[in-house]
Amino acid sequence: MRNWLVGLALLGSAFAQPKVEVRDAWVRAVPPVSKVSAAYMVLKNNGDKPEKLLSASSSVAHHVELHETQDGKMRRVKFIEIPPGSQVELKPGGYHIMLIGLKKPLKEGEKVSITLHFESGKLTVEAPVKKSEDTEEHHHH
Ligand SMILES: [Cu+2]
Repeated sequence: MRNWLVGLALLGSAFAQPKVEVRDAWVRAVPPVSKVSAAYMVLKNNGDKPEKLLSASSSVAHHVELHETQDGKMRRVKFIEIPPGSQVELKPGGYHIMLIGLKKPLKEGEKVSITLHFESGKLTVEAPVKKSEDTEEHHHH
C-alpha cells in the first residue's frame, strides 16, 4: 500500500510540469544593509490553458511574495495570471517577486535559486544577481 502511494505520487509529479517557459530571470543586487530585493523574469505560457503563478520560494529569503508596482506603490498580489500563448514580464515598475528578509547579502554574479509554484506544478529557476541603475523599488521600504 505504501509503495503504491509513493509510486502514484511520482507519477503525479511527472505529469505536473507547467507549460511555462521562464526567460531572462535576474535578481536585483542590493547593498549589504538591505534586507529586501526583488526578482524579475519573463513568463511565457506555451500551454493552451491559462496559467497562474501562485507563489514563489527561495532559500535566500525568509519570505517571498508576489508584488505589483502601480502608481509608484507596491502591493501584494494573490497570483500572476498568464493567458495561453502569451507572456507576462516581471520587471521593475511592474510585477515582481519580492524577496523579504534576506539571509545573506546578494552579490553581483551569484545565482539565486527560485522555485515558482504554478497552479499546474512547480519550476525552479537559477537567477543571476545583477545591478540595476533604477532604484525605484527601494523607496518603498
Ligand atoms: Cu515589492
